[in-house]
Formats: sequence, structure tokens, C-alpha cells
Amino acid sequence: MFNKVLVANRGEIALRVMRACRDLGVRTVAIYSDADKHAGHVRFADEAYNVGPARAADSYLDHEAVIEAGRKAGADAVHPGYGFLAENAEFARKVEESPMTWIGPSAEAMARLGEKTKARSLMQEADVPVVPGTTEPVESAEEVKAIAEEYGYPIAIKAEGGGGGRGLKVVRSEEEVESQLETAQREGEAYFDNASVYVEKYLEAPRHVEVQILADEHGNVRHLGERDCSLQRRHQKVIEEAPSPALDSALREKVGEAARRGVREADYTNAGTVEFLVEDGEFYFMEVNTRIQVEHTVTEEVTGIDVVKWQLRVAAGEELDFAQADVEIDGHAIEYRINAENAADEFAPATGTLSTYDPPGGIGVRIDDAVRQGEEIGGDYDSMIAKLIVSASDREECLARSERALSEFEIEGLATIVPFHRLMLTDEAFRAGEHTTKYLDEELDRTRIDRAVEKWGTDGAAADADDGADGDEAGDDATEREFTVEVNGKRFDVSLEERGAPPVPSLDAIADGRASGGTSAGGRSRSRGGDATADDGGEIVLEGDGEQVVAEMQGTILSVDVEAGEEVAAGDVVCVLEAMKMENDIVTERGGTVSQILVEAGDSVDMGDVLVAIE
Ligand code: MV4
Repeated sequence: MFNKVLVANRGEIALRVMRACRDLGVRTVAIYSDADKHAGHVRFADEAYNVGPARAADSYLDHEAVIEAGRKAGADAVHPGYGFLAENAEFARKVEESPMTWIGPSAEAMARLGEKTKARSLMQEADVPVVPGTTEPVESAEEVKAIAEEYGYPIAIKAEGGGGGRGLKVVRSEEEVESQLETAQREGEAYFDNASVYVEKYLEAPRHVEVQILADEHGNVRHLGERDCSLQRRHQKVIEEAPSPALDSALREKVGEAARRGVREADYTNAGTVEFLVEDGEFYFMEVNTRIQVEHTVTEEVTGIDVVKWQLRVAAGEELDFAQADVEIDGHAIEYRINAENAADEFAPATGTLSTYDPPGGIGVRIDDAVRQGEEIGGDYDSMIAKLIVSASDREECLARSERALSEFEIEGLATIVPFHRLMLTDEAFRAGEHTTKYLDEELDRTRIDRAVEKWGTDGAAADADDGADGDEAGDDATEREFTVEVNGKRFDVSLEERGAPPVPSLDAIADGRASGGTSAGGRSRSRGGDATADDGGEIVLEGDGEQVVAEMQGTILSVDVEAGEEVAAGDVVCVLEAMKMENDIVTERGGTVSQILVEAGDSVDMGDVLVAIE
């Protein structure tokens, strides 16, 4: 095993890799940018090297700086995590040529699978079903039209170097061929330095199912079952789960074995993922991801196999010590990506300081993160700040446990997509496991997301207690504070909201030495005398010393305790109002002669209604 591993990444995945290193007794080296001096992965590592002043992602992409840090630290291997340099065959080759070991597939295997037509041919060789289409690049619109004649529209034109939705163009009729071909070629050139494109039959509403693979350098290839990643937004996965609710055991077996045959054919080693599209009970190879993925966690939860640990072991030359038949899928796991984004604003990235960060715990709950309370999220990097992985004995239990865990997740100071996840747990299609890759972008009603964010707040946290009262973040101008009060030994969480300017005291009130018409203690309600307040809007006309006794809150009149013409003194009870299950004595402020009674027992009254007039 290695002595020291450099982790060429940041955030939760850097920590995830370092944890596997620690479990194996391997020392860890972090790299960091100036913006990340105090970041979680830096704090966790045994030692850390600054790889450049660049603020954002650039520092983590500097091949030479990363390799130089490894040399200085005396590291004997490099783990790239995901993103950044993870699928860069050129960087992998540079590490291979250094004294360090590359923890991943060989640069050669990466290059082989990175080119999509090569990967398609290779899969066909291994008897893995591919989407009907070409295994050679196409150049002219005529070629494309001829292929479309064969399979029928719609077809997909895909960039040879493509992936993740970039360089994918759908063609629905012959008229669109020319322009879509040009666009795909242009995007391929711009994104991947490769204008070469190929054609596939386009599947309208497939599911995304991917198989986790582990392969050692001794010829052993194992699959760890599949994950379902159909819930995506603009090609970004949002929720992933294992196993896929879309497969039965026969199809599961077929997909897993196909993935195994495919990577064996590619002479592939280390961890990898074979992605498939599944539609109408058929599955088709899409691409191979030659890295550890964000969602590897759900596979770990249902198989009990530490995928990252095996990446290190396999790279160190060890042999996989379990047979395919030993791999058992036990229960169900779902991963929720906790992204700092406002779901109600087209998932726009959010920045801010994590004034509260209190993740859930308990049985079946795993949190992979690298942030802590008080940290500032500046928007320099990917918006995913944490992952919540929930596991249980079956999907039903997993969904119920997910509701519990998400409602426990308390994040303040920053919008996250927790409310969106809570919405998904109420969504029929998701709960039934029937959602396809089109669901989020094309089928889900946007206003439901808006309402979820309103209900649970942008952070979706502890909202059951404060009843969606994060109104200050929703942009209205109310000032709101939360208080905890104890009444008769019982604890209540209340939130108080103040809107508008405070009332302006009247001249009368000032002369009387009162601030404004104050509420008497003991459930006694204020009545309005000459001290009309600013929010009266002039509706009450005061005559001389007259007084109007008004309802302080909405409720029901239980009794009227005075009669017209009766003389009353200040503080006398004129009626009793039941509101919020309490009986409130309504008293006069100053007293006089009762001139009018406007209510009787049983009447419902609104706040501000005049009950009794006094002259
Ligand atoms: C497809 C497809 C339908 N038919 N290919 C999108 C990402 C890229 N890697 C491949 N993608 C697709 N390729 C054919 N022949 C539909 C998609 C697709 C998709 C795939 C997986 C997950 C989400 C998706 C969302 C839109 C389109």
C-alpha cells in the first residue's frame, strides 16, 4: 500500500478520499487555492500545499503545480477525485510518467473510452447493446439523412468528445439536419477540440441507469449493481438511488453483466461507471465515466463495499478479494445533493455565510461534506456543498426516512435545494419511481417548486417549527424574529412579525402619559379612545370625549355586559370576546355613557370592529 497520497481535489470528495486513506493507514496531502486556505479538505489533510494564487478552479487544474506539490511532499500516488483533472488522460499520463502512481484507469484506457465512436465499437465487440446508429464519425448532411432514413426521426447528432449533454443535438425532421449538424460540429470543436460527430437514434424519454465497476490488474472485473440517476436538471444529477426502481431482477442481471463484459473488453482497471439509457425494457450503452462519481455513495450503502478504498488497493496492485456472487444488493439508498442554489430562481447559485449548519443524523443517515458552520460560500466552485445519503431496508422505508432526515437538516444564511428535495418526496412520479430523464426539465410544474420554497423557506430548514417563516429571505419587508417561550412549563416556538413603521402616538396619549393605547394585562383588551393610532386610516371619527371600544383581535362575542344608556367607568368590562381559545374581557379606556351597542352574543367579529360606543 502507498505511504502518502496526494488528493488533487477539494470539498467533500477530497475528504471522502482522505478518509479512505486514513482507513488504510495512508498519509494524506491536500492542495489548495488561495480561496481555500481554511477549507475542510485542508484542515483534514496531514499536510497541504498551495498550488497557486488563482482564486477559482484554475489552481486545481494546473498539471505542473499539482505534480510539483506531490514531489515536494514525497507522495507516492495521486487521486484525482471527480471533476477537475479526473478524466484528463493527458494529466493521467503525466502522473504515470512521474515517480507517482495514478489512482485510476490507465491513461490509455481513459483515451480509448473518451472517444465515443471508439467506445461504441468496443461495446459492440463485447456484445453490449448500443443505441442504433453509427460507429464511425459522419461528415455530411447527406450521410446523416441516409442514416435517419434507416432509423426514422428523431435522431441525435453527438460530438465525438462529448458528454454531459454538451454537443448533443436532436434532429426531428430532414429540414433540421444541416443546421443541427453544423451546431454539433461547432460545439464539439469549441468544447472538446474535436469537430467530429456521429449519429444515434434518439430515445424520447429514457431512464438513466449506470453500473458501478471495479477492476483489478489481475484480470478480475466485478460490478456492484446499478444506480438510477434519472432525476436530472439540465444534465446535472440531483437525486440518485440504488437499486433502480426501473429494473426487474432479470434486466438488472443483464445490465450488470453487459457492463462487466464492456470494461473487460476495454482492458480497464480501477473504478468506473458504465452508463446506459433504459427505455421500454431495453437498455443501451451510452458512455463510460472513467472516474469515481459523486453518487458512488449509494452503491457503497447497498453493497457495503468501500469503492474508494478499492481504488487505492487496486492502484497499489492488490487483487479484488470477492467474487461476483459475493456482491449482494441489500436494501435501498438515495442520495440528495445539497446544492447552494435557489430552486425557485431557476436553481441560481447562492452565496452567503453558513450562519447555521446542522446536518441530520441517526440510523440510515450518511453525510458527506467538507463545510462547517460559519463558513462563507463564495461561489468560486461547484454549488454542491454536501450530500445526504439515506439508506433503509427498502425504497418505501428509505423515502420515509428521507423526509425525516431532510426536515432535520438546518441550514441558514444560504439558500439550498433542501426544499426542492422535500417537494420530490411529495411528488407522485418520484415516489412511484416512474420519472424519466425528461421529468425535471419538461414535466414538473415550476409553480410547485415556488410553493415548496415558500412553504419551507429557501433553506428548507426546521420549517415545521417556524412554518415557512423565512419571509425575510423571500424578499418582503417584514421584520421577523423567532422566540422560544415557556407557558405553564411547556415550550413553544413562536415567530413574531412586524410590518411597516411602529404606530405614532397621538397627542392625547402623550398628554395622558401613555405611549399609545396599551393593552391591559390579564387578557384585558384595549379600547380605542381619543388615541387613534396611525393605522386607523381616519375611519373612526372622534366626537369630543367619545370612545369606541373595538375588538383587538378576531373572535366570537361570548357576552355583552352593558346596556345602552348605562354609565360605565374606566376599566369596566363591556363584553367578553373569545379568541384563540381564550376569553378576553373587553374593557373601557375612559368610561362615560353607553350610546350604542353594535354586537350581540354569538357574533363573529374581526380585528378593529367597533363593539360599543361610549359618549
Ligand atoms: C441520448 C438521449 C436519447 N437518445 N441519446 C444526454 C447527456 C449525454 N451524455 C447523453 N444524453 C442523452 N443521450 C440518445 N440516442 C438522451 C440523453 C439525455 C439524457 C441522458 C441521461 C440523463 C439525462 C438526459 C437528459 C436529456 C437527454
